[in-house]
Amino acid sequence: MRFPKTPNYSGFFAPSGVEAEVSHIPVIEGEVPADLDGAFYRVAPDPQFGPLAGDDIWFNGDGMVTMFRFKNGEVSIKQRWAHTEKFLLEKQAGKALFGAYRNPLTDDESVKGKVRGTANTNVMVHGGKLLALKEDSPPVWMDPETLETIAPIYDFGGKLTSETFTAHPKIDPDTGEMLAFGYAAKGLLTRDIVFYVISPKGEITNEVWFEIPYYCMMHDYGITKDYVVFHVVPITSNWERLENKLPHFGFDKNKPIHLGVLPRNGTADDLRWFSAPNCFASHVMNAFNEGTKVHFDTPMAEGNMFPFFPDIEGGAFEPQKAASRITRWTVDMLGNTDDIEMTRMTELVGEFPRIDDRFAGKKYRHGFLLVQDFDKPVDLPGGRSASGMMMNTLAHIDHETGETDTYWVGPVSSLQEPAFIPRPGSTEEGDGYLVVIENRLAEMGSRLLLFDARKLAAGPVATLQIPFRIRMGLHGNWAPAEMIAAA
Ligand code: V55
Ligand code: FE
Repeated sequence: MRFPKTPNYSGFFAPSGVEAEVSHIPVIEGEVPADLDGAFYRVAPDPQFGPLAGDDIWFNGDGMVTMFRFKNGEVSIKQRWAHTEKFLLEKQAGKALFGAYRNPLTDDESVKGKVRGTANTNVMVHGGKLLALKEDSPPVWMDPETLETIAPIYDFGGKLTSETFTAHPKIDPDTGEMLAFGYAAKGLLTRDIVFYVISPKGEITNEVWFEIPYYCMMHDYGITKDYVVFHVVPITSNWERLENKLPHFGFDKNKPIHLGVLPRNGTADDLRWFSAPNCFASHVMNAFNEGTKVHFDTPMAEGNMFPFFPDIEGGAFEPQKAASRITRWTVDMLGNTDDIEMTRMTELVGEFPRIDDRFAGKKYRHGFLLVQDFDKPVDLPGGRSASGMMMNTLAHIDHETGETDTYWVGPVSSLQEPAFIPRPGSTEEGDGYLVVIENRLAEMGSRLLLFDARKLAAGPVATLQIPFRIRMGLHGNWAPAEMIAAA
């Protein structure tokens, strides 16, 4: 069960397999503010075993969770795999048993009916639990201090009846509730969605079930004070694809997009659907409502952004159509049109949008994202990374002034998604830091960078050396010390 020598398993994308505990990491430059007390959790796909089919996509690796614990101006690290049901069964077997991404028809007979989730997409603390998330399965409950897995399949005390749980739940900054959803909630490929409200203590207190116009990769969504907003995007699948062993998802350039807006205290009957012509959008920067007018900000591209989920009609991948720019989608719940008004917010090409999470669902000013600056040189033997995305710039967009503030990380590095850390004691939007992992692609190493969120061009306020390569990851979040200790 060796790892294949394919691009998904080579170079900076080589599996890491590093489980680690490091008591402090060197600060190369600058200083870590002594009053930062908390942890930055993040997760990356990192396969435990070589794939059954000879190759696999990055999205299918086992979730490796990293905790960067900040205290007294020092940073320690813990890194552990999330012990999903899949991880434990394969560990016991000493080899891969689960096959291709989201295709149980490719699995070993011995694991039929088992949960296929990899917990590789997002990690966050809520209700004293560290939840490691993958959108095709229930959360994995981990200990926020030790990163030990407490429950490989966490079902909220039996209340989670959905088969799935999004990797992009939101925390309402006013109520402390977690607002989440599941898609394919009644089984693989189903059009069933469930929206969940989860109390600050972690109890499911409300759920709303509904169906979407067509099955799709509903990877993220938006919350506002009064609504939740679901975008149906043309990354679709069906049983025929799975039987033919095609990649689970494919891009259908003939389908429109749909935007479903549900009043937070409403029922499925109150859901209103809007639509627009074919395009690509996955992550959501933020959403908010002004009365019945709902705004939804997303990095939107004209065409498919994922070469590994190819055009369903066999069309070639078109890199120039994969360029995404933050675009504001606006609809009015009482308006007389079902169309979506679209306004481009910036010319920067980027993805991995973040905000000051204290302003989730609210009218906001500051947006952050990773940008591909094509004008900057790349000085690597392999050129741009295996995913085709060379995120070389960290950017701040001021929605109020339209100004941008950027930091280019140089010709031999790329960046992972930032997370916002509020400055202790502050309440003003954007007053805080961005924490980012730098991929040192040439030397196969990693650094941790800390920026003043509103002074990116000035460069990091602290640069720390991570003593091992951190694999390219997805999402993560900051948790202050009091949230970690509440476990
Ligand atoms: C994404 C990532 C996933 C996934 C589905 O858009 C969508 C990102 C890391 O896994 O399963
Ligand atoms: Fe995501």
